[in-house]
Amino acid sequence: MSAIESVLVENRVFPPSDAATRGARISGMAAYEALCKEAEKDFEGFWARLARENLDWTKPFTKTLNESSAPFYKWYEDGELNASANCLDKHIGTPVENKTAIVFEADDGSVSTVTYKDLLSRVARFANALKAQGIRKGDRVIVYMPMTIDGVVAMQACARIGATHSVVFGGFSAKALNERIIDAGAVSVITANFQMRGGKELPLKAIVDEAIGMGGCDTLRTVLVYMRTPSACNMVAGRDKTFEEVLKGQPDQCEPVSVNAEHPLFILYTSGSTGKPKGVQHSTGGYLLWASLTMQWTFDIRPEDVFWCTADIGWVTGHTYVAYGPLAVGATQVIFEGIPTYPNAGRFWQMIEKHKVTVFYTAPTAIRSLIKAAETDEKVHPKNWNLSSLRILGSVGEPINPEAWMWYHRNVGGERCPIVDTFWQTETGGHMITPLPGATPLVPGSCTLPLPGIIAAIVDESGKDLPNGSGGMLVVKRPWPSMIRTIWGDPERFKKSYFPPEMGGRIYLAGDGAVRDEQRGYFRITGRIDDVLNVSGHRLGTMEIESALVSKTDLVAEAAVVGRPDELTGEAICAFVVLKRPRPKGEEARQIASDLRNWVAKEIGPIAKPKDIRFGDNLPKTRSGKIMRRLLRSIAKGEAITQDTSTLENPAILEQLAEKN
Ligand code: 6R9
Repeated sequence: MSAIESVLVENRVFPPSDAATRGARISGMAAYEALCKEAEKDFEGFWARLARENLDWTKPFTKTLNESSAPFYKWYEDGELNASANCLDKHIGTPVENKTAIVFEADDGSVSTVTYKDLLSRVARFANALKAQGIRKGDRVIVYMPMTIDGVVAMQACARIGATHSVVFGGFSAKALNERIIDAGAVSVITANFQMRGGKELPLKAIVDEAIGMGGCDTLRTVLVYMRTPSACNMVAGRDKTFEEVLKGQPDQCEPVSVNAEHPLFILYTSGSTGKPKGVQHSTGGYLLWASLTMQWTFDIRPEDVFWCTADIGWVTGHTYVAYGPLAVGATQVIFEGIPTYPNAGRFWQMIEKHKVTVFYTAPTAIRSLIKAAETDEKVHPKNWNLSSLRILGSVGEPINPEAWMWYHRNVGGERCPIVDTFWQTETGGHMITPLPGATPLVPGSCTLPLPGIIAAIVDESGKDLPNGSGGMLVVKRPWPSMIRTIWGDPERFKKSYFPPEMGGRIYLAGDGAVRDEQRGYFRITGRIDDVLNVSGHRLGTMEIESALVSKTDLVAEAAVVGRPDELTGEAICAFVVLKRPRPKGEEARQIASDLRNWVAKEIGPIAKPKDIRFGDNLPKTRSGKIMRRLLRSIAKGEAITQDTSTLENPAILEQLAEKN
């Protein structure tokens, strides 16, 4: 049975236990419904109340929502605040100031901690260093850092001075980094000499050098380098400086710069359905409100909790639920530098025991790989560790199949911890559709119901509501505070991508397919409906990979990329390639496929490497020259072709493409 099929027949229900409901921020379904009603009755009043209660404003807002230039919605537009002050300064003079903010576990297992007070000093010193480098409010700064306390410090320091950060995941290539520096018009790159992953020292600074060497980075003035390891790296005189150099003599106090609520806190690039990644721009006020609120609603965070979100700061999950959310609510959080399988696949369980983690948030792909590891090696099964500290489990990034859900529930959560399957996107800024641990009856594989104030629906192509039970497109009908504001430098693309005119131009189109069950109206996400793949919870555009392949101009004539279901990674990348030379076979084909895989890794990053590459004399096209992707998807899956191929110009090609190298 496929993952989707097994989801559709799912009928197990897990109501919240008394323990989970007791004292919960939103306790019981009646409390959830009351919040939904409040939002329904007075939409703006609801969002105004929450923003006043949860954020410290340097200048209070008087307007809540401005829809006059929709879909460019504005929230709290005449209010001012600072994000870093709302994560750090806010706790000074309260019992939180001496509480541990971050427990950092390095790749090699060594642990260091920092209190809220000390974290504020570190952020302030770094903010002063940025100012001394001439970085000002409104400037864009690229953060290309490993998972460390310093990565969070860099983001918070940018926020403190009003600079807009754009974090690039440390696994992205020089080319990808070069494109992001140029698109953002960044004045500085904050990086490290190396990063440690799985016992290996991997270069970061060398990749920054390569990226800048590719040209076009005209706005860039400085590169600031954190020495993560004792190894030396190349330093360009005048341009590159170590953290030590720039921090020298900087005071540990720095007045946070008050910015408008709509001021761009960050830009984060994500894949879309064209070749060029989109710079998703987020606001300060609305975004931070949602980071704080969802920590309370979805994770029911309490003063004694130890929160651990395993996401890298290079992804949106690492922004909202590492760099901002946990700090905004004064929680203690764990940050982990390494990988879940080093030194063995018991690392996560060992760390939960060691740090007494109470709320654990990870991705289905990690769970699936750890299930596989535990099934082949008893020694890394979670039962070998004491996981009784856990209270709530979370899942994010892709649909979680009921089998993995049940395993997570039983073996990690001891059948006692609710699982919050949180559906959201880079564009939404934070959780959208998710169970509440003290309220929602859980159904494995379902992200259940939208958060209060989130008006989600399933519609057809014209924007018409579909009844429960029929699959369609997931949309959000009303704006919400943490929504994407625009695509950096490309407002037209923002409108076109997310607010289709056929639906009236004001409804947010998520790009996912979904269906609601007949009984409860629960949402189940069925996957992307555009040309975006989800591989191990990472978003990749098929066009992006195609452009990478055809950019090898001496070899590749044409390429088409599709996804196929994969047990471990959710989806796997399958590329169909036409070469500028006769179709290769056997050893030659395997060699070229391997070269092309490495080429894609170099162009985008190792996460974009196609798992499967097939060669053909041509691609299946309609008479009008359109590539028939539906057919390619069937071939990739190894299915018999049942589709109508009468419009296909060259049917013989199908057999060729079905052949494995
Ligand atoms: C937060 C994040 C967004 C895409 C999204 C959807 C998929 C995320 C999910 C889920 C089913 C969940 N997705 N969470 N699908 N259930 N709980 O992952 O952001 O990297 O932008 O990806 O991920 O397809 O559209 P991002």
